[in-house]
Amino acid sequence: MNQLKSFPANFLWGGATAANQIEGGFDLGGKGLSSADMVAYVPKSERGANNISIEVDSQRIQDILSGVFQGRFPKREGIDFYHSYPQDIHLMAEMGFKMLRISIHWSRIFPNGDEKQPNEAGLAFYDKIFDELLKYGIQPMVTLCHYEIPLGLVQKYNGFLHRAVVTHFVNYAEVLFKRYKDKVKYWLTFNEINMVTMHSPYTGAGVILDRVPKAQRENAKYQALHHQFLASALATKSLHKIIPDARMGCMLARMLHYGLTADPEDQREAQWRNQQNLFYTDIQVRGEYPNYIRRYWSANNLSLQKQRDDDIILKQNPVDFIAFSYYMSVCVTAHKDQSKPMDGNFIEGVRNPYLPISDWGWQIDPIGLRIALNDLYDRYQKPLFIVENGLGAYDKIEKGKIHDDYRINYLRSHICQMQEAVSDGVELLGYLAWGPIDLVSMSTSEMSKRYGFIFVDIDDEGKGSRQRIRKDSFFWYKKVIASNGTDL
Ligand code: BGP
Repeated sequence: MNQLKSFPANFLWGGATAANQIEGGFDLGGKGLSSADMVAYVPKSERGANNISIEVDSQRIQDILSGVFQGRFPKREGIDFYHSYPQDIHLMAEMGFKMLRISIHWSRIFPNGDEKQPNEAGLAFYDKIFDELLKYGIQPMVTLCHYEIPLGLVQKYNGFLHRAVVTHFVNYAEVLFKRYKDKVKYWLTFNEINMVTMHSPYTGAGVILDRVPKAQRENAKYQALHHQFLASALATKSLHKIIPDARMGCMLARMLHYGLTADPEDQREAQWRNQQNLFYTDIQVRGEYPNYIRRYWSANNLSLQKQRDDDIILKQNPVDFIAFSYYMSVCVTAHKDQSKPMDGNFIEGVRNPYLPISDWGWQIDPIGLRIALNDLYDRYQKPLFIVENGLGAYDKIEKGKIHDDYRINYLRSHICQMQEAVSDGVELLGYLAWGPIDLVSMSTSEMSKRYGFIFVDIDDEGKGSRQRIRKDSFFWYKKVIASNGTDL
């Protein structure tokens, strides 16, 4: 049982980022406004119980657009990768990256989302990024839509709730495939598509729920999601036509759920929560809606408006590989009043007594990664790709250095379990650490929730020199990559 296999020789080590968390330059090069540009920073003391800073509703958008709302918008500033990409990519090359995952700002290419012609300056910007990466032998992986959508599509259509947005998305995807066909072979459609039913205004769905009558909101989430599934399947079809040797992945925030006790009620609760999580990959990989979700819909009077060919489109165009993020596991019980709630933002659950938590209450569970990899592979028998994993933590500079052994420990323990899963026979294409360079946090818009191997001197208020500093983890990860995961 102890025999460990090595990682495949062509294993893709690297890191992952998102446009709205790194680029800045939100109004440069002809870019239009995106939903992410509406996200203001809210100090911790003013955040709600779930510790999320992203409150986007129609009133807030109105106030922002008319200049009434005065706030800071860190996602408009990012870490200024728009200008600093040559130095930043150089540092990633120094670590020996084989791959960097970026996302394209849809509103750089189609400023309002529905123009007839793309914006050449936006396309040229990503050409420069890809050329810079390829110069060092770093392969790009591209997410078409990472937690944002052109604001024009939100205002005009209420995002993916309207079927017209499917056509605009596929058109956008095809423009990218044709332009970058010689440069990009790994693509993802929607980042963490499963977050849509939790926080739909902030994800790629771009649906502002307060525009929908209360009684129809739950249904609206699934309708918008159906349109995203179609958009994803049609983009996959186009990719295979335009770049036959490219691969398309779906992208799931894998939330592994455990039952708190051996009580079958707790185990059943965990099973249902796992199904609710895997429902997305079930559709994108198997090409059809699973029965358990149909039962849930009929019990809750939910239904989808579909067109005749929709089911065929989903069935005929599954993804080529399954990409997922993994940060934590979640523990649940059928007897909620008897246990302590989990204090992490985002996810509803209870404290797992066996696991430590991060500074943001996320339950740290490396063995859960091995379980998640085995489960996904058993279920789908398709190649897997870890496209996000990492520890958000506070870093301290001491005499110009950052000794982030806590981050190294987190990553090391997860990579060890990943190797166990590879030894179990899981087909794994690569590992991309989230935020290899510090970036703006998605959920809290803080800079102080840091994931990077490279420190960026910017604080939560946007102040700082923007200087880049190599942390201890930088040198550690360099060694890991150089040894293909043997020197941990
Ligand atoms: C994922 C997102 C990323 C990201 C990461 C860490 O859900 O795909 O965009 O930021 O989580 O989350 P946070 O920044 O909230 O710590």
